[in-house]
Amino acid sequence: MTGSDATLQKVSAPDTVKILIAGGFGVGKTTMVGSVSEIVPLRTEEPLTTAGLGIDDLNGIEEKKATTVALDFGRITVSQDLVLYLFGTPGQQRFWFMWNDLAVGALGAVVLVDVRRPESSFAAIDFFERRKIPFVIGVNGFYGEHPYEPEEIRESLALPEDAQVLLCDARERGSCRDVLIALIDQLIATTARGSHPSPP
Ligand SMILES: Nc1nc2c(ncn2[C@@H]2O[C@H](COP(=O)(O)OP(=O)(O)OP(=O)(O)O)[C@@H](O)[C@H]2O)c(=O)[nH]1
Ligand SMILES: [Mg+2]
Repeated sequence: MTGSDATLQKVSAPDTVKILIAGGFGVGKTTMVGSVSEIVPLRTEEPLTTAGLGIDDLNGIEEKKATTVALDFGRITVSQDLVLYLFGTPGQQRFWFMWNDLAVGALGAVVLVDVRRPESSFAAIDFFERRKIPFVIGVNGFYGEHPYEPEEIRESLALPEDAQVLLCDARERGSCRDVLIALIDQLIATTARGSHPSPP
């Protein structure tokens, strides 16, 4: 190898891929980005106040004190060739108008589902299906419990047979990483089949 080859190798940048972490209100999106990010994540959280009474459904997430009003941002190096930029979406319906902008250039998404209230992530699934953005489902067990098999979750969410449903814990780095790797493997397989949609 000549000196200039070595220099070229050193400066070759990894591929960067934009991934969204989406799902319903309070399903653990900010927690997931924070668990897995190797940089201090950017968060845009504001306190939940009495102004949200009757609007924000805190059933099952009574301890929740803050909510994302714009986005979360984090980064994870998957390999020396691949870095993921993670964008967590806001979960509350009044902030969904931002999802279109957040989705620009995203190659894929994790739709996080709270195992206790899977219906809260229906809208997120619909969003990615309509735009043909590939996604995997991460089922956040919250108290570390997974009472349902992935197959049962797939059926309850009316997902196609080939949809990947992965049980996870948004607080655990390794668990979140596994979900992201499953998504990347899916993106690679889809690209290899030549049926990858253009990013929006
Ligand atoms: N016990 C437990 N608590 C969790 C888990 N994931 C998130 N939480 C807690 O649940 C609350 C909601 O988590 P967030 O990460 O803020 O949820 P989010 O989806 O970003 O919420 P929004 O941005 O408001 O839609 C927080 O108090 C978290 O600490 C989990 O896996 N287990
Ligand atoms: Mg959040």
